[in-house]
Amino acid sequence: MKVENERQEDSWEEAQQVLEAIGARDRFLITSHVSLDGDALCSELALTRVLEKLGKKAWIVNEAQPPHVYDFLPGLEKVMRWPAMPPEDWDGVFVLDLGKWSRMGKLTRAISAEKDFIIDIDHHRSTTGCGTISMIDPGISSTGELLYEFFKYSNLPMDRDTALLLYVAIITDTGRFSFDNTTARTHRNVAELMEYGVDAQYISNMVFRRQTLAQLQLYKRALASLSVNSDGRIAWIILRRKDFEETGTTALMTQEFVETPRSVVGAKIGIFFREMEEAGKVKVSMRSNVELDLNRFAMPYGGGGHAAAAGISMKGSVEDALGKIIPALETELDKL
Ligand SMILES: [Mn+2]
Repeated sequence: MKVENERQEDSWEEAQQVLEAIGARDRFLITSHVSLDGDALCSELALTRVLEKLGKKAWIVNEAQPPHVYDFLPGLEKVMRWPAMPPEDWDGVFVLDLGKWSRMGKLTRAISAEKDFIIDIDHHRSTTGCGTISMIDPGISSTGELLYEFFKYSNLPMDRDTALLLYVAIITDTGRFSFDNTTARTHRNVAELMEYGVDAQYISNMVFRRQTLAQLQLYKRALASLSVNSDGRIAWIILRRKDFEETGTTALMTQEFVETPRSVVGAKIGIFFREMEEAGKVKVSMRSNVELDLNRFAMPYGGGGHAAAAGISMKGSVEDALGKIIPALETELDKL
């Protein structure tokens, strides 16, 4: 039988250190990264529930507002937004799902790596550990899944709401079990979470099947702009400042939009051109379905990212950006 990245240790040293730190301290500040996602937010809320059941105090502070789809999460009213800070001093800080220190944004002004006792819990491959103590597992789908294994290993008090939060962390970070971080281990952990009474259909309806009318009106404009080049290998959408102004929306609501041109059958590259708030600048977000390294492509323009997903901020109009990027990508595609 194939034994993959399942936790094997009888003695999980990092977990014991975290457990000891919780036992020795009483008041915790909890935070995560800017551009808050489901894993970050739900990990914060789940950990808070467990700490409170242990009789500890815990306060969540983030720089960003939680996206609207998470408005149903139990305990959400406890989440504070910078510059609001806890009413009391804390003696421990949890940084969850952070990736790297600078992703904490403005909270770095209130939290000090030198003075504070920092407990870093993360699954990012890029992380080097920025805590006084760290519990890091790059082989696991999400920080939420790592927290579940920690709670289980340490016999910490779980309940249905904690299970729900960890479930949301996992389904969002795995793209509903569709990204390559989804493993048999993930499904086994999720099966256990469901045994606490998690309602998968309800959660899916709340997280993935709700959009504001304004957001859909913006999407309608994006769809109306959908175009392909002469041979259909490149597809793109365009949104201008007036599209945001007239629908009362912001760029925060467009995170998934680039997936639409990318999904066109025959398209090798999907692109989203967006006029930025800063006048005379255009954001070019690109996704690749082929072996064209978009990070390498973006670098000469001062952009970057990953091989399959990269972005560039360009000076000039949308038409200037189209005139530069489309022919340059056609040339690159011809080389494949
Ligand atoms: Mn994550």
